[in-house]
Amino acid sequence: MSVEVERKFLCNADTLKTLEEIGVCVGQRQFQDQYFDTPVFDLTLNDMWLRKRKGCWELKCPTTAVNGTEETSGEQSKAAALCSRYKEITNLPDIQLRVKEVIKEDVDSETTEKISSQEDESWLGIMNLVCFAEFTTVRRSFTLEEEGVQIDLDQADFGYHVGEIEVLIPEGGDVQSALEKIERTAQKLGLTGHQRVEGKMHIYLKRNRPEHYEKLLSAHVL
Ligand code: V4E
Repeated sequence: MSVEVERKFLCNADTLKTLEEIGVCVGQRQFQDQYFDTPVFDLTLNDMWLRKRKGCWELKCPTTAVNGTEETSGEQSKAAALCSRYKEITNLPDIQLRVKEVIKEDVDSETTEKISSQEDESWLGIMNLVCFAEFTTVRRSFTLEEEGVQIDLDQADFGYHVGEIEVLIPEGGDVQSALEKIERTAQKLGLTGHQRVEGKMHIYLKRNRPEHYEKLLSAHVL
């Protein structure tokens, strides 16, 4: 299991020029994401994001405090506030277990065993999960080799562009060092904003799922 530490940013022409000068472009790809939740938003109200991308299931969950998360100065905590950290689970039986713990639906253990061994998608129906968001992203990826960070420029099919600087670390790994790499990269790119930048999902829900969006805002998930 890994933890993704990332900072989103708005990429203007100057940022793009700098990125093309100092980064190495490692390719462009396109993928479709489908996100799932129960009709009463049990997962996302717990800041858990279940999605299918390129035929693979992924669950992003909040991380619990681990070593190295304590920022030691005001500047560091300001930089950390611009970043998000999520645990990424990609093993399907682990995803199903985690989802089962959170949803209010009563799924007995016999059923869980059955769904863990099934390759089909009947587990979605058993857990009352429905698709609430579906969109395609074109992503250009760069690396900044001296920092060990990846920088993605995403263009979603609903007309939103966003960049992200990201570092993947093992669970329990050095979050502080990941935050420092992200901060140094942001400085090299000349990023000056001090406000968190909205992700693709934020904009998607605001435009397409206002009831869901309002619930997540009220619960301080977005
Ligand atoms: C964690 C999360 C969501 C799931 C999608 O995460 P995100 O990193 O925005 O998508 P993407 O396509 O870049 O995934 P990757 O390819 O990097 O794995 S949707 C909303 N959240 C929560 C969230 C938040 N509260 N604030 C910010 C800045 N980002 C995400």
